[in-house]
Amino acid sequence: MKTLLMIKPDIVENGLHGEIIAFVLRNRFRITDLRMVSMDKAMAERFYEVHKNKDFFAPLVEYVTSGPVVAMEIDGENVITKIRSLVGATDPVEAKPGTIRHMYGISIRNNAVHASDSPEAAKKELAIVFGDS
Ligand code: FUP
Repeated sequence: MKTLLMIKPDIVENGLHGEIIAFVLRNRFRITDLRMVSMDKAMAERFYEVHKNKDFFAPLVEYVTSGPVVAMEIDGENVITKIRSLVGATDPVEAKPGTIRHMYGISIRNNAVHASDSPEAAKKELAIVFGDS
C-alpha cells in the first residue's frame, strides 16, 4: 500500500522540510519517491476537489500554490492510517504532542503537511503529484 505525504509551502519556505523528512525516516517509514513540485491552480483544484464547495477552498488553493511543496510517496502495510497518526489532527491546536502538526502546524490552514486519507485518495493524489515521472 502507498500513500502521499506532502509538506506544504510555508514549511518549505522556512527551510523546515528536511526536519520533517528526517522525522518520517526516523519513524521507520519507507520513502519510495520524493519530489519538489510547484503546483499550479489547476493541479491544486484537482487535488482538493472534494472540498470545492467549502468556503475555505479558494484560500486553500491559493496557499498550496504559493510556493513549492515537497511530496513523498511512502510504502508500507497500513501506511495510510500510520502516516495519518504521525501527522495528527487537521487543526494543530488539537494535534497531539509528538505529531507533525503539533510540532510544525500554525493554523488549520497552515497545518504543515497533507496526508492521503484513503486508498482512493492516495491513488488520485500520487497520480497528480508524481503522474508524469
Ligand atoms: P486533513 O485530511 O486532516 O488534511 O483535513 P481535511 O481533509 O478536513 O482538510 C484538508 C485541508 O483543508 C486542511 F489540511 C486545511 C484545509 N482546511 C481549512 O483551511 N479550513 C478548515 O476549516 C478545514 C480544512
